[in-house]
Amino acid sequence: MNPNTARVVECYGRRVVLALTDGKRYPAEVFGKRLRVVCGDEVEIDIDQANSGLQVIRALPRNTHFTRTNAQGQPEILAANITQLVVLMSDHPPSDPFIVDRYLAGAELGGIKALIAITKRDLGNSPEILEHMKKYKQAGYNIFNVSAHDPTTLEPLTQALENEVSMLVGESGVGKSTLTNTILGIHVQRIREISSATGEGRHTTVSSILFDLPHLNGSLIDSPGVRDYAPAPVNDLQIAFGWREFARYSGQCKFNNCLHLREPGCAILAAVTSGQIDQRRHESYRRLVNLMRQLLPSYERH
Ligand SMILES: Nc1nc2c(ncn2[C@@H]2O[C@H](COP(=O)(O)OP(=O)(O)OP(=O)(O)O)[C@@H](O)[C@H]2O)c(=O)[nH]1
Ligand SMILES: [Mg+2]
Ligand SMILES: [Zn+2]
Repeated sequence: MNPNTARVVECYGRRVVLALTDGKRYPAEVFGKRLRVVCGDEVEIDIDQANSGLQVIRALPRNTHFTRTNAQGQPEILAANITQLVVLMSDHPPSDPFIVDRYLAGAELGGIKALIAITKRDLGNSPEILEHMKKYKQAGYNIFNVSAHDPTTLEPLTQALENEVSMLVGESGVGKSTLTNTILGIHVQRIREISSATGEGRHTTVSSILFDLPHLNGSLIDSPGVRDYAPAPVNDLQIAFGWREFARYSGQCKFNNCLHLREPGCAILAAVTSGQIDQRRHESYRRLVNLMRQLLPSYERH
């Protein structure tokens, strides 16, 4: 980074927090109406003469961008320049594996590595989550079983964060902020405060925040919890790239534009029948194909 560049570490529309080359963090404004930045962006900055504050004047090209489909059905970039997505899954309360699959697909489609962390290990692992772990391993993912309350469980995951810009994602309450705090080793953020309704701690994260992990030469982004997630719309034939375990059958279907739904001679469907590919993972793929068809007009689908 040259002295006039900085990294966006928090973003609230036109207002952002920047990490400068000296590592210090300052608030800044985004200049002009057309410039849009997100957490993780590298930007050029200037001094705003009017109020001597910092101004973001330009965004540098992104290495990666991680997207979603927003409530209006439009693509939206959630974070820039991340190298790794850490998808959290929990038993307490049980996470929806179909959302986990769509997160994994979002990473694959964005050229971002992905791994899975099963949280709250201290509360025990149910037979259901052990089964999910087995299936995700079979699909080719690294899985970490962690407890934020027991740092000794965190060593393998921490190693996987080395030299990476990682983003923690997952449903609200899965434990992203608690895990971030334990990994950072300091109480930087408030975790959920006590909720009178349930008696449980409750403090929902409202915006992504990028933290430095200097001892690991990496960064970690804690993100707001979601009720649902889908990657930005892509055409029919691209969706299969979101399912890592399909790759080893590529080129083996009878039709080269096979969508692996009910076509004759489909190598993926054969692998589902023989148990090489998990039936639920394939059902998850089918659901995303249907969702993307609703989002994209027909002329953009193929
Ligand atoms: N027993 C146990 N509880 C945990 C663990 N990690 C998180 N929790 C609890 O789970 C609840 C939710 O944790 P958070 O870290 O706020 O979850 P989050 O994913 O950041 O939630 P959002 O910000 O809403 O997306 C809190 O009551 C935490 O104390 C863990 O490893 N073990
Ligand atoms: Mg949180
Ligand atoms: Zn096929």
